[in-house]
Amino acid sequence: MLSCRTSLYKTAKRKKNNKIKNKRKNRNVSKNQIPISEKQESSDPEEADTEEGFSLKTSAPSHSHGVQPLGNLYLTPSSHNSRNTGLGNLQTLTDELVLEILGLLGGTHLGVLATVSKSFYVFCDHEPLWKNLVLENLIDGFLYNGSWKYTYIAACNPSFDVSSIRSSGLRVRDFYSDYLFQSWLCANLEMKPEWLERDNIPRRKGISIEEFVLHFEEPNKPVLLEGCLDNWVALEKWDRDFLVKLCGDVKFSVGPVEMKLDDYFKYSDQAREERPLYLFDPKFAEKVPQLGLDYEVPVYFREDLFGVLGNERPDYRWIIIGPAGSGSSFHIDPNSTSAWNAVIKGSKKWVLFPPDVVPPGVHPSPDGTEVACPVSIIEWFMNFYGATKEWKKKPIECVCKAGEVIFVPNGWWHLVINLEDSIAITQNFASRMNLLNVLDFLNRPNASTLVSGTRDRVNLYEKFRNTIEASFPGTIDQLVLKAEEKKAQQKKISFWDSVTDSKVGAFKFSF
Ligand SMILES: O=C(O)CCC(=O)C(=O)O
Repeated sequence: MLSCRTSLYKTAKRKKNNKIKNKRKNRNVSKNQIPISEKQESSDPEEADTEEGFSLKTSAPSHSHGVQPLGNLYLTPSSHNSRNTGLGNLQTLTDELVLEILGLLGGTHLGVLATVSKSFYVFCDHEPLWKNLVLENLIDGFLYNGSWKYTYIAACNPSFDVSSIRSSGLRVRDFYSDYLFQSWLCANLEMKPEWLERDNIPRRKGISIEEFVLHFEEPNKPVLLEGCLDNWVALEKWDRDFLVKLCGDVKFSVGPVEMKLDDYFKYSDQAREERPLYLFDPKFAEKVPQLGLDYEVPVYFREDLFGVLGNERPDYRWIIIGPAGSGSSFHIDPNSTSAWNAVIKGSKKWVLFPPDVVPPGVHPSPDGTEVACPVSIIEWFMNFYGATKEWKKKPIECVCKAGEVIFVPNGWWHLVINLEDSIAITQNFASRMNLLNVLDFLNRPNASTLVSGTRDRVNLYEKFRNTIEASFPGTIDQLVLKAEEKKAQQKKISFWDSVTDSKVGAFKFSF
C-alpha cells in the first residue's frame, strides 16, 4: 500500500448537493512498498514502475525536486531528512499543516519564503498552493502557462518574461515526505488495467420505455443504454475543433472560475496534476443555443416533472469537458434526482454503490451536507478500490464509451474518471418514479443547506409541490397511495418469509 496524506482540501461541486472534503490518509510506507527512489532519478519514466505494479504515464517527469516517500528514509544509511533541517522548529508540524499555513500567504510571500531553506523552497513550490492563488484571484479567466506558479506570476506581472525563470526545479537531496510524494505520484499514475476490468452493469439496446421503467427505473438500478444517441448531431459533430470554432471565445464554468473554451483546452493539453480542472457548465445551452439543439433527451428520460417550474427549476443539465484523469469524485446527485450521462467523445470509468452502501474511504457527515473523501480519484483507486473486491455488495462498474448513456438512479453514490479527453452531456430529472423522494428531500429541515442548484432553496418544496398539484392534480396522492401499498406488500412478504423459515427450522429439529 502506498503512503497517503491527511490534508483537507475543500471543494464544493456546483452540481452536487454535498460539499466534498478531500482527505488523504497517512500511512507509513514500508521499505519494500515504494522502490521508486533510485528509479525516480532516472530520466526514463517508464522505468519508474513500483513493485505493486503501478506504472507511471509515459510522459511523466520525475519529481521535480526529487522528493521521496518517507519509507525510503529508512533505507538510507544517513537517516537524515532535509525536510526537517530546513524547517527548523516548524519540523514538528505535519506536511498538511505546513501547507495549510503556507496557503494563507500570497504569491510574493511564498516567493520570499522559498529562499529561506531548501525545505521551504520545496514546500513553497507545491503546485496546489499556486493553483489556489490562481483560482482565488483570477476568477475571470487566465492563460495556463505550463505550471500554476508560472501562470500566477505571468498573470500578475504581464511585462515579466516567465520563460526566463522557467527551469525543471532545484533537486533537493534527502527530502522525504509522503504527502508531497503522493501528490506527485497521483498526478503521474496510469490507471491500472485491473481497475478497469470489472464490468458488471446491465447493458441494453433498443429496449422499450416500459422495459426500462420495469427493470431499471422502478427498482432504482443503473443500466447502460446503447444505441440511443444515434441521431444526435452532437455525436457526429462535436469535437474540440468544432467546439472551438463554434464557441471558443465563450466563457464556461470551470471549477470556481470562468474560462474561455479555447483557453480551457490549452490548459487541459498541459495539465499534469492530481485533480485536473473540469469544465462543468449548467448554462451552456443559454450561452450557446446551438449546443442545446445538437442533442435531444433520450426517450427513457423524457418525463421530467421539474419542467413545470420553467426557468425557476434548479440547474439540471451540464456540458462536461475534461482531459484524461479528470472526473467526479464520490457523490450522490442533488435534490434526490436521478440522472443520465451521455458520452459524446472519449470514455469514462464509472463505479457506483447503492444508496445503502457508503463507498470505502468516503465519510459523509450525518446531515449529508459534507463528504470527506480522498484528495483525488486516482488516490481512491490506489487506496480503497481493492477493498471492494472482498465486499459482498460489489459496486456496479463499467466503462461508458462515446455513443453510450448511463442511467444513474437517485441516491446512488458514484465516481467517474475520464480515461481519455472527454465530452459529455448529463441531465438530472424527477420522474413519477422518484417524485416522492425528491419532494421528501426538498422538505427536509436542513433544506437551506442541502438543496442545490437554485437560490430559492427553502421555498423550492412548496413551489414545486404546488405547481405539480396544479399541473397534474391528484398525482402526488396517487403516488403516496401506491407507495403505501407497496410497503404493505413488502411487509406481508417478509412476514410469510419469516414464518416459512421458522417452519423449515422446526422441521429440521423434529427429525
Ligand atoms: O464526470 C462525469 O461525467 C460524471 C458527472 C457526474 O457524476 C454527475 O453529473 O453527477
